[in-house]
Amino acid sequence: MKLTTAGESHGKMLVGIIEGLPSNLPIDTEEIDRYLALRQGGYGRGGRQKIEKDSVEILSGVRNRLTLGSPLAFSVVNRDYRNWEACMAPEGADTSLKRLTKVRPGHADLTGVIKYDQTDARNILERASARETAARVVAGSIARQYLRQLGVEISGYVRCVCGVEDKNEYPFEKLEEAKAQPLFMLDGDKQREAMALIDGLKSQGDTAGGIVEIRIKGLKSGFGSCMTYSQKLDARLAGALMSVQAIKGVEVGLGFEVGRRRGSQVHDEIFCEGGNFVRHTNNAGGIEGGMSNGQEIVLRAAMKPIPTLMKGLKTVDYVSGEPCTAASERSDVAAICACEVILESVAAFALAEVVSERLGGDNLREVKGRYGLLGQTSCRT
Ligand code: EPS
Repeated sequence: MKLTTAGESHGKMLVGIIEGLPSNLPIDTEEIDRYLALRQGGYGRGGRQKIEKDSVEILSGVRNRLTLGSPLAFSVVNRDYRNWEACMAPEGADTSLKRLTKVRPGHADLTGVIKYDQTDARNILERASARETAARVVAGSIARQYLRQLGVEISGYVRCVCGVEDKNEYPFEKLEEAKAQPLFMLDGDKQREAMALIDGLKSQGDTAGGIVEIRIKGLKSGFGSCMTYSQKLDARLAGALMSVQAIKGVEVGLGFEVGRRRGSQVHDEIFCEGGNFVRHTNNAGGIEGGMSNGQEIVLRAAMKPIPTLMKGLKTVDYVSGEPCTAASERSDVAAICACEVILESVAAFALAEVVSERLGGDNLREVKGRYGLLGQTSCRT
């Protein structure tokens, strides 16, 4: 399975092509739109989301709600394009409009203009923008529908917003409740505290990041590899999470805590109970030796604060070389809920890639048949 995305933040639309889906997979576009809407929401989002109302259009690869096995192409239109056409049109655009030379610290602006030999950071930020993630949410929602056919579910929630942290552990079934909350947090007191913090940051022209937890339930053991480094499941999932704009750190299971504890406090002991191998802890986060071990997969990722600050950070004008205040017109204060939806989506797509590499399958019946044949070996006593 492979995904290619294209599209600028204020261009006409985002598009994507997914190759490698089996035929006869039911596609629910209403569900895709629900995830797109979730990605747009959350406390702390800025003015852009009042303009957009994201919705997917499937362009190819699906007939009467079933995949054909051919490349699935889709689009998500940028409604804001009508306000940007004069500046962004592929032909006849006035490139003196919306020029950005006061490069923003933390954004792709400065390194991008140097690398791509530009004098206007507009030519960089349009693609570096997290707007692109709408396409990845579409692909991730389709991957989620594929995985659900195998009994695999993905969920998550926000654990921390700019230092306000929920340290509780929650069962998988509880996680979906987070999506009904303004900051996707499960601890009401922490959420109120985080909302007040966002209000304060907004009035100060500042921004917030946070930490998200993603969980995957129902995957059989043995996906990934202990033989080939590039096929390790933790590497594949961590790579997918790190590919999301603004992610600066990823943990699997206990994550960085493993470096603080001794071995007997880290490794999940194995028991034989009722004929099955069981573990009573899941510090490994469901992955041992680069392979799924049948337990829930637990991932965490840290998002840095949005780099467009209304109060502006100190920078240098790329063209004049003069010191100045970084550019800002409008900005999200926090986009941690969007980040949560995006991380679920990219984890779903990366896992679907791993699963389809192992199972192959030109049609859904083959895929399900092959998955069904994978047994969990039982212990003797
Ligand atoms: C973004 C800046 C903002 C965000 C945008 C990402 O857009 P604008 O410059 O149009 O106000 O809202 O994200 C989205 C549009 C989105 O849909 O997620 C940036 O600079 O990365």
